[in-house]
Amino acid sequence: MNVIRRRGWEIPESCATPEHLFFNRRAFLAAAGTGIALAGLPAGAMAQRVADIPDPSESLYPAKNNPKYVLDRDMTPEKVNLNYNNFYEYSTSKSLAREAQQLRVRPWMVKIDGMVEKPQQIAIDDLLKQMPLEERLYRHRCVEAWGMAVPWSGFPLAEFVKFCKPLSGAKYLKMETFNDPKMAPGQGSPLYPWPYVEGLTMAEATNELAFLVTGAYGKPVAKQMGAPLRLAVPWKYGFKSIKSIVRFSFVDKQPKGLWEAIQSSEYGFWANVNPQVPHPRWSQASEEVLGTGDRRPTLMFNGYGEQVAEMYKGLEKERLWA
Ligand SMILES: Nc1nc2c(c(=O)[nH]1)N[C@H]1C(S)=C(S)[C@@H](COP(=O)(O)O)O[C@H]1N2
Ligand SMILES: [Mo]
Repeated sequence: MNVIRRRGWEIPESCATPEHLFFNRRAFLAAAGTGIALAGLPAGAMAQRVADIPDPSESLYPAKNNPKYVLDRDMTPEKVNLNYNNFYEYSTSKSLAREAQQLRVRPWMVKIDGMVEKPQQIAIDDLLKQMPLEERLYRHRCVEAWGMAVPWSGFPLAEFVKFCKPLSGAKYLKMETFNDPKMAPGQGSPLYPWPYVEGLTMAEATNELAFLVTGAYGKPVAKQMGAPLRLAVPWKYGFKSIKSIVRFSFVDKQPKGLWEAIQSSEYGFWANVNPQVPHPRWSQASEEVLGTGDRRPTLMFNGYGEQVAEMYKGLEKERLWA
């Protein structure tokens, strides 16, 4: 074949190679540099070496703290947060930190489709270059009546929505987690309708509080917390804050989340925190403060009413609280 090509040394490799290929090559070189004879390794061991190389976004953290989001409580210690997680792709137990290390966070492509000016795919590191990173201290309230306080880093979901250029007919933002049972053994279970899906109205997605998380505790977000891209919507029960997102679709029909699909009588679309509305099987009046053994009263909208209550005026007929 006679194609005119620039020679490799005329341009930096990072410009010449699409990011996902570039990354794999660098990962290979990094692994090779450790002195391990990769050619002789089984594929699993090779994948392990690649998984061990440093996260390329490490230098972006810690991000500058946004002083607007101050909390009434201590941050949950990182160690506690790293060892008590919900991530059904890895386990139905909370001790899944070790299993979750199988998650490969690069290359990581994010797909944007549905009702947008132009569907596109973007690599997470290219996206990070275009988004304004900041740190925010947020409460997190799981529907199971435990709570945390987390120093997240990331960018407002509203900024990302702007970047996606949705069409005026878009009413909801649907989000999806990866689906790969080889990387996440829990996804081999037929009991769950994988992939994990969640959704927000456009008003919720562009509310100032809705945040896309890429970091936590001053570094790239840990795999068990939903690396490399997860949602934080702190006025809603934790299951709305979908982890390890690979796809954002702008749609006109209300998306059905994984939990709603399994048990709609207990887990709905809105899932706003309300201490006065019990879960069908337990009270939501108070919550365990993770890592302390204490309980404290749960707050309406998890303490974020000032920012979000307005959005639900006129929707009183909806099942807003579960
Ligand atoms: N993909 C995916 N996202 C998920 C979950 C999950 O199992 N899979 N669990 C949800 C629930 S119930 C909670 S409470 C939070 C837990 O986040 P954490 O482990 O960082 O505390 O993630 C949410 N996002
Ligand atoms: Mo949860």
